[in-house]
Amino acid sequence: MNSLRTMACIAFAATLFASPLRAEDVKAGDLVITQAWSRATPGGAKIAGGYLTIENKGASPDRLLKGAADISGKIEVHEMAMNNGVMTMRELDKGLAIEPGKTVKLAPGGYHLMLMDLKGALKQGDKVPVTLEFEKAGKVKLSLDVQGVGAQAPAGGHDHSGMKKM
Ligand SMILES: [Cu+2]
Repeated sequence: MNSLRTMACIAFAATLFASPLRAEDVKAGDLVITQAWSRATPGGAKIAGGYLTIENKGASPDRLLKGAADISGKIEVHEMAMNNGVMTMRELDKGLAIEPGKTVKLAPGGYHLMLMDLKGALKQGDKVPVTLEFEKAGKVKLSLDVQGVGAQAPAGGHDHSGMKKM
């Protein structure tokens, strides 16, 4: 029994170090932001997605409203969802709520940041500085780690979907 438990511990510990490209954690008030990343853009692309995980350790809700970056005109908060079998996305004009005690993940196929009017291509390995704006936590600076074109996760993920996602 003991050795089984030891094995489980080792396996768990290994997952903690499995992402060499892991972004730094960013703390802003009650919020902790981790795993901020994006994807390389094909030539001429005018938009790019941004993904991150936001944890609210406080007692009151906050909202991710929008963002800004030197490389893009503006950053919107989008939601992607299936509507009658069609993948659509829309801007969350009131922002994305982050309830107290909850963790919200922005990821391909769901909520995401949309970098609009890109002025240049995102290249794998780049770190793109962005400023996010929260209702309560205010402006938060962080950088998106740019992964490969087809990446579905911050690092080591694999694409298991033929769907084109932003
Ligand atoms: Cu979008």
